[in-house]
Amino acid sequence: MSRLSPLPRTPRVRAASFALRGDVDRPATLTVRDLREGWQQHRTEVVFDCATSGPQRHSFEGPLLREVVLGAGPAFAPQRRKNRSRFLLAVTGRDGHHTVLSWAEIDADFGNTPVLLATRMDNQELDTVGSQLVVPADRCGARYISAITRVWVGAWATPG
Ligand SMILES: Nc1nc2c(c(=O)[nH]1)N[C@H]1C(S)=C(S)[C@@H](COP(=O)(O)O)O[C@H]1N2
Ligand SMILES: [Mo]
Repeated sequence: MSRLSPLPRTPRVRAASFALRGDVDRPATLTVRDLREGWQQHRTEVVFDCATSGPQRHSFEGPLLREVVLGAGPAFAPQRRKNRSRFLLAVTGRDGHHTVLSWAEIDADFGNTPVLLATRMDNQELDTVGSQLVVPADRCGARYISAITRVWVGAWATPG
C-alpha cells in the first residue's frame, strides 16, 4: 500500500511568544503583539560589534524589559533597593542561546539602562520571529538574544 505523501506544511504564520517565569506573582506567556499593545514603545538606534561579522547597525522598537517584568510582579520588596539588587534575569532564544542580566542593570535606581524587548527591528515586525533583547549599553552583540522563548526572573540565593 502506498503511503500518502505528507500534507504540505502550513506556512509559519503562528505568532511567536515567550514564557515569563520565575519568582513572579503572575507568570505570563507574551506574544510580540502583547508587547506592542500592553506597554509604551521606545525606539533606539544601536551599533554593536559581532566577533564574526563586525559592526552591526540596527533600529529597534519595543517596551522596556523592566516594565514588562514589573507587570508580572517579581517577588521582591519594591521599596527595598538592597533586596531588588539580588535579582537576576535569564533570557533564552529559540536556538538555546541564553544570557543573564542583573535586575540592577535595568532598575531606575541602579544602572537604569533602557533594555528593550523589541517588537520591530529595522522597521520589520517581529511577530512571527519573536522578540529580541536590545542592550544598547553593550559594546558587543552577544546579549542581543533573538527569537526569545523564555525570560526567567529570580533572586540569587547565596550558597550555604
Ligand atoms: N538566539 C540568538 N540570538 C543571538 C545570537 C545567537 O546565537 N542566538 N547571537 C548573538 C550575537 S553573538 C550577535 S553579534 C548578534 C548578531 O546580530 P545580527 O544578526 O544583527 O548580526 O545576535 C546575537 N543574538
Ligand atoms: Mo556576535
